[in-house]
Amino acid sequence: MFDYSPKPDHKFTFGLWTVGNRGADPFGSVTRPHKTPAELVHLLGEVGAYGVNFHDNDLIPIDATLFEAEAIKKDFRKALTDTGLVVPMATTNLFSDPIFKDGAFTSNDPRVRAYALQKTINAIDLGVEFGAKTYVFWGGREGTETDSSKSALDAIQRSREAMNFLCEYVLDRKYDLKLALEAKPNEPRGDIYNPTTGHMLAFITRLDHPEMVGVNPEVAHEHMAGINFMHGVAQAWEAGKLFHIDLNDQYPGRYDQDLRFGSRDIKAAFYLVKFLEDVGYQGSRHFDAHAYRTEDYEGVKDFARGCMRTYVILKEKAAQFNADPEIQALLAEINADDHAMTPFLGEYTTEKADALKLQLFDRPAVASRGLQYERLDQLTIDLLLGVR
Ligand code: GLT
Ligand code: MN
Ligand code: MN
Repeated sequence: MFDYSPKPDHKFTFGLWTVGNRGADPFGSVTRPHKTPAELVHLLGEVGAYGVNFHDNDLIPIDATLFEAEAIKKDFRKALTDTGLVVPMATTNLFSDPIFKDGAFTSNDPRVRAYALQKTINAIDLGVEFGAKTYVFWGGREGTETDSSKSALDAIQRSREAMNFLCEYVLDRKYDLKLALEAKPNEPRGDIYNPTTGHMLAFITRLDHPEMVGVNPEVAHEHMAGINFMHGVAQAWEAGKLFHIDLNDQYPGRYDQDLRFGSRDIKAAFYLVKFLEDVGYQGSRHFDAHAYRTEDYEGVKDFARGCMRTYVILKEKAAQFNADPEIQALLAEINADDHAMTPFLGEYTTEKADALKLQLFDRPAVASRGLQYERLDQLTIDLLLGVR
C-alpha cells in the first residue's frame, strides 16, 4: 500500500496567511477566529507540513511596538523549534495598508515608493533572521484601473529601479537570498503590470542582477489568465528561473479563488506534478491557498492535508505513467526517429541550409499518419481515475 502521508522530502510549505485565512471575502466578514503565528505553526506541525512562510505583517502587525515584535518573534521561534518546521520563504505585504492603494514600487507618489523600499528591506531582514533563502515579490497593487492615471513605461522603469535597489541591498548585506517574482493578471487591481510568468521572465533579463532573480509562478494566477500553467513553469525551469512555486487551484474566468491544490483541474495538476517530479525540482512545494469559508479550524486542517495528499497521490500517478508499458510504448512510437532528418536538424550550417533547400518532402504521406493522441489521453484518464 502506497504511503500518502507528507514527508520532509516533499518540502510542503504553507504561508501563515493561508491556514491563517479567516474566511473574509468582499461580501462578508470573517468566519474563523484569529490564531497567533505560533498557533498556526503548531497547526501546520500537526498536519505534517515541512515549512511555513510569512509576510512581514503576518508575523508582526504593521503597528506593533518593538517590544511586541520581540515577544511575537520569541513565541514564533519557540513554535518552530517545538515542531521542527523551517521558514524557507518570506515576503512583504505591499498591498493591505491604504498607503498602497495605488501600488508600492510603481506608485505615482515618491513617498509611497520610498516607504515600500523601507518596508521591504526591513522585511528582508526579518525573513533572513528566520532562515529564509527565497524572497517573494507579488505586486498585487502594482497596476491600474484607468490607464490615464499612470504611465505604463514609468511603472516598468520604477519596478526595475526597485528590484535593482533591493538586489544591491541583499548583496550589500551579504545575504544568501534569491528573489522570486510572482505574476498575476488582475485582482485586486483592474490590471496588474507584468501579468504572467512569461512577462516576469522577460522583465528579469532587464535587471542589473538577473542571476539573483527568478519567478514564483502560481497555478491560479495563470489559470485566471486562461493559460497553461505547466507550460509557463517549464519555460521558467528551462531558463533556470523556477525559484519557488505557489500551488492551488482556480476556475478560469472567476474571482481569485485560491482553492485546495488539485481540487478543480485534476488533469492540469497531474501534468504539473509530473513535470516537477520528472525534472527533479528541489524547491518548496508551497500551497498558496485557503480553506472554504464554510470551514472551522478542523476544516482548515482537512484543507491542508488535502493539498499535500493530492500532491503525493499525483506523484505516485506520475511514476505509474512513467512505468506503464502501454503508455510508454505509445510514447516511443510517437517519438520514433529513424534519423533520416538528422542532416537537416540541429545547429545551423550553410551546408545544412543548402541541403535542406534540395530535400523533397512528401507532405500528404507525413500528414496522413495518425498520432494516437486520443488513445494516449484516454489511457491517462483511465490512470487518473484509478482503473489502470
Ligand atoms: C496573496 C496573494 C498570493 C501571494 C502572496 C504573497 S499574498 O495571498 O494572493 O498569490 O503569493 O505576497
Ligand atoms: Mn493567489
Ligand atoms: Mn501566490
